[in-house]
Amino acid sequence: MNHKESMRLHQEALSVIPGGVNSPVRSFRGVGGSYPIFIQKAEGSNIWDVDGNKYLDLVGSWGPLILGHAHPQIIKIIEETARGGTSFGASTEREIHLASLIVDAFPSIDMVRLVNSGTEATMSAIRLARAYTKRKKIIKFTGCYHGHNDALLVEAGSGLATAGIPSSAGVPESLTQDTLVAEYNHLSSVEGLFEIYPKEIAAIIVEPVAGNMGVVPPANDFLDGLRRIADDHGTLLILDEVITGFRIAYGGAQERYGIDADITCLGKIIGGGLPVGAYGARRDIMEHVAPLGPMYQAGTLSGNPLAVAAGLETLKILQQPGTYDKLEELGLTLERELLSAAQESNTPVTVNRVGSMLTSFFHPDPVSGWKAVTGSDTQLYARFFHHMMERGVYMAPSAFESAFISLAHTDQQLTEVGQIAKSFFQEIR
Ligand code: KE4
Repeated sequence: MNHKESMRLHQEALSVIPGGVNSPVRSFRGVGGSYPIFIQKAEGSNIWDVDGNKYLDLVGSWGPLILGHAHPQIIKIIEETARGGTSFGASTEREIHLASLIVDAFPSIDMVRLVNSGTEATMSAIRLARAYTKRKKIIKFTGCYHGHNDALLVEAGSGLATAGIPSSAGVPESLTQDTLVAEYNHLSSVEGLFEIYPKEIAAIIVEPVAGNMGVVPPANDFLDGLRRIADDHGTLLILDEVITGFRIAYGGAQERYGIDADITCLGKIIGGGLPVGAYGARRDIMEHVAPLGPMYQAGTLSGNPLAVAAGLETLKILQQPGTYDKLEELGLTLERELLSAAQESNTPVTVNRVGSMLTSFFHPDPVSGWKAVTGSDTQLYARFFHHMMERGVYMAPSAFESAFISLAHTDQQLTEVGQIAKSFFQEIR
């Protein structure tokens, strides 16, 4: 494939944007790429780069585009709304409707506050949990990502009891000293922290289905165990459903696994492809949020008319009967095609899938947590990524991300992905 224009634009971008990208994962460095492709346009399940190459898109802007790109109804509502103004910094009726749809979809939510990104949602949720419980410590999990909040950019400390170590320059220990790190799918690592800090932990924050170490589903007892532990200790359970909300079920992981969060974080899909985030909880928790209560949080473009209109329209379309059955079928098709291609060529591949989000790990055994993820062959994944991209399939440019399937994808397209993957598996035998 010719990528001349992408390469040229990348050089230009490098002179004015750090790494030439506005978010690191887009750089293709995670798959050993020296430049990323620049996108010209997208429609349905396809994207085109600036050199005119067409790809089947399995990234979907990292989750928001569950309807596919440029869905006619979404474009129409954005155009119509924009004609009436794009932002007022004041309340509009549609914000009530979107908040109400979210409340209806999540029984654990009585009230919701709209923000502009998943990072803002989780940052606010942590602050709210601390305000509500009057405690300081929080627990997160290795391999889970919740946006770039200082307090959550941490790696596990050397011992179980030690506070998280900042995983980014510019994050002082003072901001991570109250962040404890546990192991995903290992309840004992959480119980151990409560033995050491029985009355100090404000919240446990977790991706109910991990999507940021590649897809890692919760073990059977994991979410119920976190719910029990939180209840036993007066700690709030924050479910970061920025990816899973309206993705793996209309009511997210809470519907799919029958679990209730104390605070839910949302993003991506609820903005229909425009900047959005949200956090919601029971009334007695949300009443702590300004201007009602003492916990401050604000945002110039929070609840802005375009994102709210696009989000509302997206959720209305997702309410149509059969939507999640179709997403499940499409996800199963891709999983089966990848696995059969790998099995035919004896390539050790594990596919972790929940609904229409999935990751192929080059690993011979089940991948149920961070240790196994880091044991997968990420170099081989990088080669797989480039093989697929050269043949018109755009996968996540990182082994630690999820592929996302939309309602615009077809069984035929996903079957063809399996055929192209087979050519790679045969090549590396
Ligand atoms: P944003 O601030 O990027 O809108 O959301 C942060 C966030 C919070 N919680 C979860 C579970 C998330 O997955 C994310 C962001 N997801 C990544 C991709 N896995 C965004 C892609 C990027 O960083 O460019």
